[in-house]
Amino acid sequence: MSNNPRYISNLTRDTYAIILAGGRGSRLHELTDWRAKPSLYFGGKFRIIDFPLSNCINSGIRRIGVVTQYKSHSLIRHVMRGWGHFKKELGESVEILPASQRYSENWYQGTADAVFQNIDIIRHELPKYVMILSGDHVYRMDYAGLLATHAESGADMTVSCLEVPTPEAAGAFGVVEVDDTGKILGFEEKPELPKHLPEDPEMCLASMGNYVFNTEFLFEQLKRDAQNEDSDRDFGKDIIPSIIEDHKVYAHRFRSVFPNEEAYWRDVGTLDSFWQSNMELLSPTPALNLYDAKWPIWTYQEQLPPAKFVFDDDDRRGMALDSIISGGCIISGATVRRSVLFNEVRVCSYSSVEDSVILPDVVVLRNCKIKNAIIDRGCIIPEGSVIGYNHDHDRAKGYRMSDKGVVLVTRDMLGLPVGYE
Ligand code: ADQ
Ligand code: ADP
Repeated sequence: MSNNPRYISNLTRDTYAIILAGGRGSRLHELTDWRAKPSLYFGGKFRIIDFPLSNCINSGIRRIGVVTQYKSHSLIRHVMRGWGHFKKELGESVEILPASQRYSENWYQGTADAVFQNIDIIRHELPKYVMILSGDHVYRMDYAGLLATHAESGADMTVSCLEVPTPEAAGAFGVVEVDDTGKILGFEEKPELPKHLPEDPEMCLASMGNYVFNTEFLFEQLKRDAQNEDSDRDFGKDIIPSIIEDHKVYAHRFRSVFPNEEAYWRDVGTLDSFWQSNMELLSPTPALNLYDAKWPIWTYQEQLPPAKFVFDDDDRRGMALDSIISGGCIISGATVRRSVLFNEVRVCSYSSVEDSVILPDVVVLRNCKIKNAIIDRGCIIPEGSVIGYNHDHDRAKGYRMSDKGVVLVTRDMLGLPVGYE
């Protein structure tokens, strides 16, 4: 049944997607001081929120609400600029749903409360299914497959899951136990000792934080949970554990969008994983293919001139090797190796940038040496700076050192003023 495209399109058309984009991502430290994690930059020109949004569009889901709360300014600006062109008349919409105290005097308390406080907006759309998606992850997924699993099993709720090594899951993910049919028998939120798969003690089945609910069932559960004073109002902590015994809750196994391709899913939750997953894109054949026209990742595109690599006044060549260089960048008499440069980065003469992620609008002045670094948007790196070569020196400068020795530099650390748009 799920191979019938017509059937799939009815499922996606009957779905309203809610992207949860209110989380801080505290392990990203100063990188999420002023922006929510879903607003974080990724892969040269994207933000993390572009991945679930593009997955929705590519899967045929055209009604989407983005729930925002924590430091949402740059996120809202991005969604409005990049995703605001949908036509209500054609049944398409991307709406921003900020915490606006509509049902209580509280902000969104947890993920379930964030949906509960928007029940009337969802009801207005009359969807048969509500898909709840985490706004925090980088991956390509055909949500129609998740919907098909849900519809075929006759479930009340379906959790999208993937296999992860057991030690990685400990304390990090919701861990699921299933029977042969995929019915969920047990669910523990971030257990210290995760239950492994029966056939493989090294692996367990983790929740991706993506769920499908039958709409009325979801509303009933949210209303019930809202009456429970002991609840944290969270899907993982409260809703799922409370429904698995008496209701039909199934697991859907995440697969790649394309057959024979490795399934890629990253929780870019720490400075090291942010740096690493950007670096992985420099491989000639990365597991995440951003160049695949069959599953495009859309974003807000500024009109920018092409990147250029030029000689400086002293006839020094500007060049970049094994790197991703975005629009508006100018590399003048400088060398960039194994790095990801976002929009409008300038690297000036006698400077070198290696193994680094440089966010938009950064200026690296002359004679700088930068290695193993993440430079936040808008930083102006003073002439002669050395970053990433001596950890004590970097710490003394007030830069953040990650567990694996990646240096983070932000505008605040450089004492630069706010307001540079
Ligand atoms: P976590 O990722 O730890 O676990 P959480 O911090 O609640 O869960 O974030 C889930 C999503 O909701 C994120 O996209 C976040 O941005 C957003 N969010 C968080 N608080 C919010 C709020 N108050 N308002 C709006 N949005 C909010 C969850 C599940 C686990 C699962 C992992 C997978 O609980 O079971 O394994 O996701 O990463
Ligand atoms: P992004 O780079 O993700 O677009 P911005 O740099 O625009 O994010 O920051 C998001 C919001 O936070 C903006 O409203 C910006 O003015 C504000 N902001 C950024 N840095 C500071 C700061 N140091 N102090 C106060 N507000 C800040």
